Amino acid sequence: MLTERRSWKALELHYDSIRQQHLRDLFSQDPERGTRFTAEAAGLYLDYSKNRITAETIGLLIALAEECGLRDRIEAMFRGDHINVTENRAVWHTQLRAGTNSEVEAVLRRMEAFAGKIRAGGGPIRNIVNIGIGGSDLGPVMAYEALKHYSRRDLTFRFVSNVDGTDFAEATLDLRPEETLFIVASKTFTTLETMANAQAARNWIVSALGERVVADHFVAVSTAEPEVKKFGIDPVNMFGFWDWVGGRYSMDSAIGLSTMIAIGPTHFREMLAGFRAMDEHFRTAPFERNLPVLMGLLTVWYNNFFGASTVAVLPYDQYLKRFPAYLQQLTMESCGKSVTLSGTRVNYQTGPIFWGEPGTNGQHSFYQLIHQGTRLIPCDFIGFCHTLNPLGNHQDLLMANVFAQSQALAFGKQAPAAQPYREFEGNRPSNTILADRLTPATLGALVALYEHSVFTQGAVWDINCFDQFGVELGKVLAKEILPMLDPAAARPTGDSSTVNLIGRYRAARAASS
Ligand code: G6Q
Repeated sequence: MLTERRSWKALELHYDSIRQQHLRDLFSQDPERGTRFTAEAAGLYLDYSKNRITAETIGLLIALAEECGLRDRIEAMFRGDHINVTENRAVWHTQLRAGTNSEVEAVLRRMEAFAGKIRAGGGPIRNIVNIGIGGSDLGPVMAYEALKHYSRRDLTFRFVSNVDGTDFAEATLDLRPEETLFIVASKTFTTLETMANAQAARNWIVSALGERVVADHFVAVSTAEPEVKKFGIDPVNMFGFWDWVGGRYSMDSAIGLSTMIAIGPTHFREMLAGFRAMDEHFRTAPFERNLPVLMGLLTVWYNNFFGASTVAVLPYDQYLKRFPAYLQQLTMESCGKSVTLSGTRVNYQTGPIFWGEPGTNGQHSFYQLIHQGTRLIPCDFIGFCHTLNPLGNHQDLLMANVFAQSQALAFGKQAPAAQPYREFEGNRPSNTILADRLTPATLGALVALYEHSVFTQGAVWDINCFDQFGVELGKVLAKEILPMLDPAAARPTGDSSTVNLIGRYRAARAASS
């Protein structure tokens, strides 16, 4: 068990010696600290000096990673071993961008031809609606928003995920069916929400244009050809991927078709190159200079030794507004586990809660709690030296706030004794990730950074970061409950709370029908 490991015990002892030390003192003892605790790769500069660590901490955390076999696990992932043991699958998203896999390349070429045709114009399609959910939505929508600057402004992109009819209705409200292409993105092609929305899209097209043209308005992205056929989409209009691509690790597979149509094949390839650069770094750089390893180990440090239960991700770039939501799935679906790879229950905390909003907006809402609340919340600040939209001195204003926030959190400010409410105790840790500008390559590197940070955490916690059985039960129960919602059905069964709620819902529906 993890907590029995030598390096874990050494970290426990070390924690006792460091928990009282203030970042103010750590900085004054070591004037080089702000340059010493930094690392750089794939266009991302990481300053992790404002963490509650010393060189000894890093040494011990790396010893922990070694003892947990991180090195071998990285190799196993890149080799394509079936490290997703519960589903007996490889975890091979790195192949999507390695540039060496002929099947991946063949799909990319087909995507390029398709995206090229739409982008060339001449045809009727002006609107692209991606229908998918979870991993088949969050990546595409995040990437579209993040790379909007590079996108075709004469094309309209929409993303429908929720089974709430409002999502479909609002997304299509102002679109003309004859100009609209639906990308039905679903690895399994059986997901309830996606199938319901795809059916709604089919009806929407058919009622406006007739059955005959359906094929011109639908493409599928999936691993499940028979299901795609069953739905009525010709496999020639299907872009495939493989069972070794997990949903939340799929934005750079054919699931990224909407991204490619938006930003074009060249930018899409640049994004893949950014992913690849971070992959190579993760695989080859010594752990003490390895960005994902360092960030993953720091997450473990706060989660398991300081008892921090969340991590705030704070991008100072409006284009990254959906990045925290994307990361929530990546981190929490991956690390929200409580049994080890060998099936025993853990006796330590696993994945923390990831959350966040773009700066500076968050500063005017929840930062108060980070600065003066009772909880320790490690923060990841993400900033860029150049903006994509120069406007007066806005970029300096924005970045002055990034630097000011991490400084305020780390060093705090003493208040007069009579005004304790003005006290900033400081000693609140953060990472700062600084990049030149938000390009497709930077985005690829940033996503891969967090993917591999998650991998590092999972290796330490000895959990399977690649399954998601925790989402199953709710799906099963929803299927059972659905027929009970019919006012004409027999009295619902189950626990008294659920039966009562269903009863009220049925009564309200019956009264209005
Ligand atoms: C991601 C999860 C999950 C999945 C969705 C959609 O890792 O597996 O979020 O992406 O449930 O699944 P389909 O792509 O099969 O519709």
